[in-house]
Amino acid sequence: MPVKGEEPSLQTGLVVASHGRHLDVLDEAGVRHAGRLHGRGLRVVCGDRVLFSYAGQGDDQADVHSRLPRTHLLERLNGRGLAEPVVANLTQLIVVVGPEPKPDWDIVDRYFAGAEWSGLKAGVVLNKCDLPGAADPQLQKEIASYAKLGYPALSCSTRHDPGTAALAAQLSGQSSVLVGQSGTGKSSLLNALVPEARAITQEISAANLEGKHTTTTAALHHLSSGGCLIDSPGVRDYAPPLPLARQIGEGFREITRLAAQCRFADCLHRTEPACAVREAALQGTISSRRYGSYQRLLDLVARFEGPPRKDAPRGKGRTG
Ligand SMILES: Nc1nc2c(ncn2[C@@H]2O[C@H](COP(=O)(O)OP(=O)(O)O)[C@@H](O)[C@H]2O)c(=O)[nH]1
Ligand SMILES: [Mg+2]
Ligand SMILES: [Zn+2]
Repeated sequence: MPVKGEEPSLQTGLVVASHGRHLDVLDEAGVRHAGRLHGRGLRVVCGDRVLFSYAGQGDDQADVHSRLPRTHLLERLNGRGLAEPVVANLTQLIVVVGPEPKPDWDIVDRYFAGAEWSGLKAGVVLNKCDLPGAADPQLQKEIASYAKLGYPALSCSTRHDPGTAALAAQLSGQSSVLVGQSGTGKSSLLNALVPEARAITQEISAANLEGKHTTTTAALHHLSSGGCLIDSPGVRDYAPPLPLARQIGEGFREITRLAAQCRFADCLHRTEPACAVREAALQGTISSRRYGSYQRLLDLVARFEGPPRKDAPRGKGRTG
């Protein structure tokens, strides 16, 4: 027990799970401790590095005193339109889709746009490619469209060939998070890659083919190949904090590439004359579906009054 008035000795730890004021902290020796936040206003998420002390002698509960600076923060807009931290210190975002549940490509595009705006690597994984639905030409075309943009686009199955080797290679040495709709197999992929994780998986209800939420909080696991992998709860919807309207296009590589060819330097690629982006979408040289995702993000920005700020209420939007 620290003597009254004496500073407790602080250690560095890594938050591997957090649920409200309670969290799990890994110390530098790799030992896991249940912990709690010590200090008002302190907020940490999975992936954060923190300073902690032991609550008392013979008590290995960690009292977390402060958070160390973050290199990256994945955020989402919550139901009240506020930016909410999700996971810290990532280097890579992996969006998992499957033939079921039916992919919501807007969600995928929003994850990719958020990654572009915040300088994070991103890739997409088509899981469950053992299912016949994975061969659907439309699904294959969408996956190929991400590869064409230069994003890693992998096929996996946790049950049959080709297995998860391609994903394992993509994750090696990176700090990655698996994100996407519920039921696409994120926890199953984690289990396949980190067998000791034993994340809870569940059977998709055959009646509605809709995944139920089982993963309720993000959890971090170290990979034997180096780096770490975070499993996250599935989302019904997702939007990252939004930049200004004229910066939305920077979340879409094909729009960034074409924007210089638009007649107006401040073209929003809506109805402006001589817009190279709209023309390309009409011609089919870029994906008109992703162009639609771009327009819906612009609509979302337009709904907010005043200059959008990262910390300002944004009204009701599609949120995760
Ligand atoms: N056919 C098939 N089913 C899978 C595969 N991976 C996961 N599933 C199933 O998909 C359902 C949802 O998996 P889960 O890992 O909980 O998804 P999560 O919500 O994204 O974490 C479970 O019934 C899994 O058994 C796969 O590669 N092929
Ligand atoms: Mg899960
Ligand atoms: Zn334009």
